[in-house]
Amino acid sequence: MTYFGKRARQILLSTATVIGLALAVAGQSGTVATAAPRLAASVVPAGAITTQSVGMQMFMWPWVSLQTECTYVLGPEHIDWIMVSPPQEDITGPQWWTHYQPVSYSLNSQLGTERQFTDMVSACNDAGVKVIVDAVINHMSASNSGVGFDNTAYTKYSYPGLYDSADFHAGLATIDPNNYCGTRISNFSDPFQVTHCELLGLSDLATEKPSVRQTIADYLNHLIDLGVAGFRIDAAKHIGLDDLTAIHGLLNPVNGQPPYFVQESIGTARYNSAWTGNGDVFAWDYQALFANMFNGQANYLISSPVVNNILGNPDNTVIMVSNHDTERSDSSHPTITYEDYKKYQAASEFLLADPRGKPMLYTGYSYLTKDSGPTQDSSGFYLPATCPAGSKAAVQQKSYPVGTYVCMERWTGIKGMIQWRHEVASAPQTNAAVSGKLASFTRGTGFFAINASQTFIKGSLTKTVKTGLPKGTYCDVISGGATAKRGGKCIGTTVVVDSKGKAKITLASMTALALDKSNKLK
Ligand code: LM2
Ligand code: CA
Repeated sequence: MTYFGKRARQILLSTATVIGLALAVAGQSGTVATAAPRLAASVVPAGAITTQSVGMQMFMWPWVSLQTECTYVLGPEHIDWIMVSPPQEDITGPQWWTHYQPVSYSLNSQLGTERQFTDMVSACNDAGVKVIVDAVINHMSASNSGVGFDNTAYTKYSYPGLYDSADFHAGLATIDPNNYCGTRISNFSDPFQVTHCELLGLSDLATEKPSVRQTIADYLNHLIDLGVAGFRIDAAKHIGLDDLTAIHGLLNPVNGQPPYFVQESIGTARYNSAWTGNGDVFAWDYQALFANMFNGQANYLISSPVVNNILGNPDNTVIMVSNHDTERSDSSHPTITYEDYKKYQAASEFLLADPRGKPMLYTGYSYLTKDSGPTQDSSGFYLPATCPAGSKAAVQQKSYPVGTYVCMERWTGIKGMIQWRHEVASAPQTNAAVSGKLASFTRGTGFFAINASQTFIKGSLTKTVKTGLPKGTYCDVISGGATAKRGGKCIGTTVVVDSKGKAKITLASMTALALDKSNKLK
């Protein structure tokens, strides 16, 4: 996407905002009878999500906080899309994972009300940020019975107004070939069990039934009506490709195209490729390998056949350092989290330089135990997100008070790298080199280098490397941000590139440096 397009769009949208405001004011003065959620759906920003786009998973961000974050931070720094946590009514409880146990498709949850959700989507769209919703549609609750967050009284296999037992695999007639089991998946290599038994005991929807598919599609279409651009399909592997493809076919278009899908198909590049007819897949193996890149295998940081083989087509692959699950995984699944301090920041900056897929950054909150959800008020709603105060928010912290949001979107280096990625656009990687733990490469008008060493080697590494850039003086966007020069000087590190395109750079362990044409001083 070009910035030109984005600016032009914002001017167009401001007209829509004015109309929206006029309607809201009319509502308050009593000329509109009900105070229903705003009906005027906002316009989804134009353009597809591509390898040039930057996405961020805003894990467990309450709608009220996301609304202002879109307007004041995510939009202005040109984040293209965000992935938000599941918005539907869920079971109650202090754990974050209650959101993965739906009890109805009402949009009132601990994350906020439908009205707050709608206002958030409008604000994000108006700021040029697409909203991708985490859609939990393979199952409903595991919990046997109770009252959901929005007061829906349910029992397992019976959710008023939506589903009864005949809509679940466990409730189908025994003669029905789809009634395979009413118990948990025990063998994850049996494809029939994977789609027909219960993931962790969660009531498994009979997604082969046309009526069930339509009920799910109605929920997703409602979200599209509110201005949502697409979906992360939770547990896609457990829905199965045929059923998910049928549901995809029932959805309303977004800007004339099918809504965006990124599917949790969890497999190798080969397995995942079958799903790309519906949209994108997560590069599951890459996430673990990513941890290793910062654990000694610096050669993986540049194009290598080993990595290319597991990645699949970049145009259909979402790459990530972490997500909410891997952040909480045990040592059997290597991952990099906010607790890894500078390594997390360096890895996230590197993700934005990597041409091998569509980057999705991850930002959550600091927690005491892996089950802990955000702090709730007396009605169960999450308190507004709190970022580290003032200049502290500009960098990755060594430790966060429990419950504080990590707020990666506010880091100077991330803002700089978002600008860098948009500038280099589709330019391929050239001049790729690894020297010890220092990896560097050129992409078009940009240069990136990282010291992936975990231990200080005499404080830092100094190397003369080929940048591939024209002779000149450049301002590093990681220490200086998206606009890294001011008053003829660099805000952060200054790097001189000689007439051969070479530069002497110094990098402390787990730090990176990035130069580009927009931040050339002279
Ligand atoms: C996902 N992707 O495909 C989500 O990313 C993942 O976070 C979800 O699991 C999973 N699929 C199901 O939607 C989370 C969480 C689980 C939690 C479930 C259901 O990681 O720990 O399971 O949501 O809330 C919880 C308990 C578990 C229990 C289960 C059923 O942690 O011990 O299993 O509920 O009662 C008996
Ligand atoms: Ca299933």
